[in-house]
Amino acid sequence: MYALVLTLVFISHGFPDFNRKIPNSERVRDVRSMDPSENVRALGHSNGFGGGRLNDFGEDFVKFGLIWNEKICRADSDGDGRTNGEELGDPDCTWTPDEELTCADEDCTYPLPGLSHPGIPQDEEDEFTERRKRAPKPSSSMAPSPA
Ligand SMILES: [Ca+2]
Repeated sequence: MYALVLTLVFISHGFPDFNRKIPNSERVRDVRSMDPSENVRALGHSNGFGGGRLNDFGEDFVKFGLIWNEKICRADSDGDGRTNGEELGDPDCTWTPDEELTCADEDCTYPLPGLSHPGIPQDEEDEFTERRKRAPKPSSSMAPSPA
């Protein structure tokens, strides 16, 4: 019953405490955002801001017990050939939820190079990145002129 309640909370809100149970969860770049410094807030959800439908990683996280363990670490939830552990900087599956983060708190809020989203296949991540690069930049003529 307790697991069911937790699952429902996770599905409906993207419970922020789950971020502390997944390595580097707050340092994965949100490839769907037009802002290159934006990071994902809810790795387990199709909507990176949380809430709503779970993505494949979120479904696996629930299936494997709502905690980072060998099973969720070794799984390749998005099927792109990299394990969830490899995508989140724990390739040997040694990270534990009690482990202290190795970065200063302010550094943890920025995306880290080398990490990727375990719920979005790499080819889709690359496609989002290319779309962002091709998007028109804000026009400088729209900027206010100096007084
Ligand atoms: Ca993967």
